[in-house]
Amino acid sequence: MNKFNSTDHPHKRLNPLTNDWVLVSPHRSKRPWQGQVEKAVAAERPQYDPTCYLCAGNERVGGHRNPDYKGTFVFTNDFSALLTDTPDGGVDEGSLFQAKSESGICKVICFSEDHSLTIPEMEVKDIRKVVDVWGEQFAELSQKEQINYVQIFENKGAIMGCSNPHPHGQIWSSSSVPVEPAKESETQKAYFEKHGTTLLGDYLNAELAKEERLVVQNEHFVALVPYWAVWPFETMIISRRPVQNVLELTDEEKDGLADIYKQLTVKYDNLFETSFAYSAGLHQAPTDGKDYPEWHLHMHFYPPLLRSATVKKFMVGYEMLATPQRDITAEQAAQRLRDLSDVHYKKANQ
Ligand code: H2U
Ligand code: ZN
Repeated sequence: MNKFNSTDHPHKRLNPLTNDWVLVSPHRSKRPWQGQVEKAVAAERPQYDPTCYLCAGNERVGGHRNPDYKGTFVFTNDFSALLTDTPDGGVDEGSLFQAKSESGICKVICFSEDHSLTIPEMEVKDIRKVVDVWGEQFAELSQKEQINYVQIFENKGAIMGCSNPHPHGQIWSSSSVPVEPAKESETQKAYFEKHGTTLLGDYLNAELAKEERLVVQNEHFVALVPYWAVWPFETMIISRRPVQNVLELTDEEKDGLADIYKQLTVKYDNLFETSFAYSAGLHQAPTDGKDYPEWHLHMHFYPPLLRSATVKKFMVGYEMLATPQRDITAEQAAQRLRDLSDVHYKKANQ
C-alpha cells in the first residue's frame, strides 16, 4: 500500500475545541453526482413589508408594536425559551433522572430597518452598528447575577429554521454555560494551562503559516475553514488578538469584525449565487465574573448547503448514529471560497 495522504485516503480529524472527531472521505468527492443542480430563484424583497413582525412600526405577534427605528432595534423575545422568574430547583432522583432549573433572558436584534437586506448586502458601517449592539447587550446581560453565559447568534435562511427574512439575530443568555461553550471552556483551559497561550491563538498562527484553509482576512480577524470542519463550507472567524469577549475589542477591532462578517458572507452568497443560509454565532467566555485568560473570542458559521442553492448536506444515518462525515475536504472548501469574487454577485450582475 502507498503512503497515507489526507487528500486521497479516508481518515478522521480531531476538533481540539470539542474533542469530537469528524470522518473525512475525500475519495468520495470524485464520485459522479446525478442529483439536481438548481439555482434558487428568490423573489426580491421589499424594503418594507407590512406583514413582517420585525419591520419598523409593525405590530409583533405578542401584541407589542415596534418603534419607527432606523438601524438596529433590540427587544425581548415574545416567546423566550428562557425566563427570568423560573424558580430554583430541579429533579434529583439518582443518576437516571436529573434535571436542573434554568433561567435566562432571550432577545431579538433587528440588524436594519431595511427588510430587503442581509449582512452581505449591508454596508460595513451599518454592520458595525450590529457589533456595537452585541457589545451593549453583552455588557448589560453579563452584569446580571443570574446570567452566566451570553449566546449571540444569527439563524439565516428558511432551511435553517429562520422564521423571517428580515435581517436579524438573537441572544439567548442563561444561568448555566450551555453544552458547546462548556466543552470549549474545558479544552481551552487545559491547553492554556499546558502551553501558556490560547489554543486558538496558536491554531491561528499555524493556519496563517500553512495558508491552506484561509478564506478572507483583515488587520484584526481571519476567516478560515477549520481543519476539523464538519459542514461542507463551515468556517470560523478568529480574532488575531486573544480577547475573552466583545467588550475587550478596540474600536478598530470592532470595525474589523464588521468587515470580515461582510467579506465572508459575500463569499458565501457568491458560492451558489444565492442568499446563503447558515447558523452563525459568537463564542465568548462565560459571564460569571471569573477571569478566563484561556478564552479566545471567535465566531462559528455552520452552513448546510453542499452542492447548489438547493442541495444541502444531511446529517443523517452514519452522522446521527456514529460520527459526522464529509466528502469535500476542508482544504478544497477553503480554496473554493477563497477563489470566489469579493464583490457580491447581485452587485456584479447589475
Ligand atoms: P429566528 O431567528 O429563528 O427566525 O427566530 C425569530 C425569533 O423572533 C423567534 O425566537 C421571535 C421568535 O420567538 N418572535 C418574537 O419575539 N415576536 C414576534 O412577534 C414573532 C417572533
Ligand atoms: Zn421586515
